[in-house]
Amino acid sequence: MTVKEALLKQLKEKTARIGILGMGYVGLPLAVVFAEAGFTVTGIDPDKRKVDSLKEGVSYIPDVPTEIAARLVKSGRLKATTDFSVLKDMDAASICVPTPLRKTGDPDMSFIMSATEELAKYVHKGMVVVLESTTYPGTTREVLLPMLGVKNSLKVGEDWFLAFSPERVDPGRTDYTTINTPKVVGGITAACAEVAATWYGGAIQHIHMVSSAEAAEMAKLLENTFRMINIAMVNELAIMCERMGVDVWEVIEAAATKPFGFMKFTPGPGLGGHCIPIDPLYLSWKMKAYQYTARFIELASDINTNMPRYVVNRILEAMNERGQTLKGSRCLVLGAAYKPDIDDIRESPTLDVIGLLQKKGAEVSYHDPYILHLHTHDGLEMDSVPDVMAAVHQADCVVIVTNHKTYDYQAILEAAKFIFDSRNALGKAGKDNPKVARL
Ligand code: SAJ
Repeated sequence: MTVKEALLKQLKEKTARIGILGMGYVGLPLAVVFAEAGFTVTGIDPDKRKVDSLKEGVSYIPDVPTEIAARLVKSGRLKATTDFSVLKDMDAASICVPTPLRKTGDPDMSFIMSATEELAKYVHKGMVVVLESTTYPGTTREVLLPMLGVKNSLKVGEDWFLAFSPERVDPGRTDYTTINTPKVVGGITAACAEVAATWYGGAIQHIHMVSSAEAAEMAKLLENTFRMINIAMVNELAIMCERMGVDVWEVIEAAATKPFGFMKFTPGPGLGGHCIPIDPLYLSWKMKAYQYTARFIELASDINTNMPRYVVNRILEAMNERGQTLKGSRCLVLGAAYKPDIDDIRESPTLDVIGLLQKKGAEVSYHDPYILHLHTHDGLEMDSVPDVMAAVHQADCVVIVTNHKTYDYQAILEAAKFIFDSRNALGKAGKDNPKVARL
């Protein structure tokens, strides 16, 4: 029996021991899916708080109910440790670590590098490794292969197996989760893809194999670049419509009646989150090595990045038309999270809007039911106002930045002196209303 045949047997029989490096919003749900499928899974994370919580059977990820974590930990199917040396006993390892941007706008590969450096100490014959972190095409072959295989004199596709399978976790989503979201898998070799697909296929409902790790890496970047560019396009449409005195929201609703060949996106005060504004820049960065400028990505990034400034200038103009100055006015910003009904503030445009309003001399406060404290880009600490309706009454200007469902928009409209609605949260009630200006 070859090394590959022996590993395939373990994976099919679910006797293969699984290690997940990085137990965040991707790694923990993935570990649970493998454990529920019958594998014994060990989560490995340098954050002792996460590990201690899991050892107690307590989940810290909203998408993973504690009762499920507790049951799997109790049964011995799910373990957790900060000790990377357990990898020497693992047959399969998945790397689910962050891939943010540096301040310079270049990829921050430090998390992938440190996880790979640890894994390189323990990778062995008969092991399969899958990278899940969103990254530039070529990472698996150019970074992981030399660090894990070449350095350890292991022949990839024979002694060990290496693949890329992009994470597609949308935190808070319940219709598509890790188990039923189709999973793309691409290997360094065909044998690598076969082994990785057999592993993942034993737990995830639909596997879509591609011919290489690079194809899988690029597929993920297409998915999120598609969103980033289309959001930028409707943001620019909002700017153009405003110049012409056309209601962009009416235009988008009308276009969205087309049952084919159109996908609705809506304009907003900027692009937040740890995926959409960031992933495409991994691609444009990589293309520089091919002397190619990814103009769509760069243009879209410029437009999205400029939206907070555009919103604040629109507020300035609207206040001016009302005979008020923004300087010295009390501005209440509603919604700090980067998108509605979640508690994640990463890259949120609210932080830019608050900073820009403050720079114009406004007295800014904010409210967010999910985010009770924040610090601005200028390092200011702020607490969410305790009583949102009292704050609405007192404000000279209410700025709707994130349209959480929990807000009573009718009551806000009645109580406010003036509202800038950057999300069409007020709907038709905000159209042609003298108290309301819209994106
Ligand atoms: N946004 C707009 N207009 C839109 C859509 C989004 O301004 O029409 C803004 C949001 O307010 C937010 C940012 O863009 O600030 C990103 O929003 P998002 O809906 O793309 O949400 P994310 O960042 O959580 O994206 C995730 C991604 N999931 C993965 O990468 C696995 C993305 O691929 C999903 O399509 C998206 O969730 C989703 O559909 O919810």
